[in-house]
Amino acid sequence: MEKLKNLFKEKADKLGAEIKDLLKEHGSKKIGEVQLSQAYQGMRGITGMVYETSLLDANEGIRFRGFSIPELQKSLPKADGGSEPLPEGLFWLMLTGEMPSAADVNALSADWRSRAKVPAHVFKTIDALPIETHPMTQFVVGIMAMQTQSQFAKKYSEGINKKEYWSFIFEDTMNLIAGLPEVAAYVYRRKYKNGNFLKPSSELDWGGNFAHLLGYDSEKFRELMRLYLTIHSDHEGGNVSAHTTHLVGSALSDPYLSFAAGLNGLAGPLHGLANQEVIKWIFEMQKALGTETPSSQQIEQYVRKTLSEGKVVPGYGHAVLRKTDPRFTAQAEFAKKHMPDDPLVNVVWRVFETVPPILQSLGKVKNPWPNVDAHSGALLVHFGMKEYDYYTVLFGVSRALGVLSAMIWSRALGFPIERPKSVTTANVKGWLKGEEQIWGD
Ligand code: CMX
Repeated sequence: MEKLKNLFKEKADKLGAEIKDLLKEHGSKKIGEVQLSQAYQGMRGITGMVYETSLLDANEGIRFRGFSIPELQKSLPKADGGSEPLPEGLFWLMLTGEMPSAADVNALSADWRSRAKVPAHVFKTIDALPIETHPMTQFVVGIMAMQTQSQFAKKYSEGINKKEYWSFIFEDTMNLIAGLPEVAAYVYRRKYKNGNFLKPSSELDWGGNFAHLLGYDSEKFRELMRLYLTIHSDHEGGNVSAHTTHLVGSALSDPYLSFAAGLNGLAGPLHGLANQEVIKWIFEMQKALGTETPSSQQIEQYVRKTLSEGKVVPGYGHAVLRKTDPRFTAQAEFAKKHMPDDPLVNVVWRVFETVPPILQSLGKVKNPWPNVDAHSGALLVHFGMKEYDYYTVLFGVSRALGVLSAMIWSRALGFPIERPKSVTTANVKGWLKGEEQIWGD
């Protein structure tokens, strides 16, 4: 992939020089003021990092290098006869800021196919775990086992110039992304399909091959995977998985170590694990109500019960978004096109009509609208993938595209180790009483 690598280098040199000038002239300007409540409450609203690949607007949702999801669906190259974007194209766009041609994307698909050589010890390492181990744990352990392949770690220990870091981060990223479908599918087939593994296709694109390796070979499921892997890839830099990858990478940990750390954050129920929690919650609701097609009134009762038990309604709310997530809308559009009468999809839509006013009425939920995780499970169940414990692995495969392309940028721009300052409540109390503050002006 010399073309992609050279194009990236050209862009990185140009932006690096611009940033140098920008900091010389404006480096001391403030882009935000930290309030005490922000320090205590999850750093909301603090702008404190640069992350080049995507940007989140609270009302409009995510844009990847300036492109909204519908714009990506229109402009990114598709598989033959398909209408959803190929995630390889989004990787190219996030890395270079340029929309790739169909030939670029085909070449990238072929490059990833040729790099997808997962060493045997990775599968043996996963096999050492009890079968009941959560799929995300198995997946992360597999990625950690892949770390033996890190070119960056090898070159660093041999001694390299810091100007070369990005080049080996690029190679690791390409190899890691190439191998992810096989490792992720291995976890699925090991846990749910009696270890009946499938061979990779020598022709399919990255998303299509992943669908194939999982054992779902219909063209519609491949299209779903292409859309799924595109829309879950990135959500600017501050979310737990992106920020963790960024933070760990800033210590010059290689892409395998950094991405595995990010995935451990994705495995939390307030972040990526919410996609399994949504469908689990719906199945439990159907069981408790004794019907597969609950009415709005029944759903309302069940939502109130969930809240009264001190639980969150999974798939609703967001730390930054304040409107319905366009990733939810993209999946709803897919469902309207391919499966408008699916009963579970219709339950998801009824939940969407019912939940926001209830959350709004609590007076404390800042965003009562659905996020990406509210819809994805129902689409998968439609195709027979009912093993919801696995869903976050799919999210994780996609997330690699965004957080690792951002990591290449971080090393190319020479970002230093991340190290924000913390305080203790004793410091804060002393400061409030007029004692000397221990942080800078
Ligand atoms: N159900 C019930 N209560 C909710 C809620 C929900 N879906 N969303 C927020 N709240 C509550 C919070 O728990 C908090 O309550 P307390 O003050 O009692 O602690 C209050 O409303 C204020 O929270 P907020 O400022 O609106 O939301 P946060 O930024 O703190 O948290 C998020 C954001 C996503 C963790 C939260 O909305 C949530 O828990 N949602 C459900 C889980 C989920 O869907 N996560 C996936 C997010 C997308 C992703 O990362 O994949």
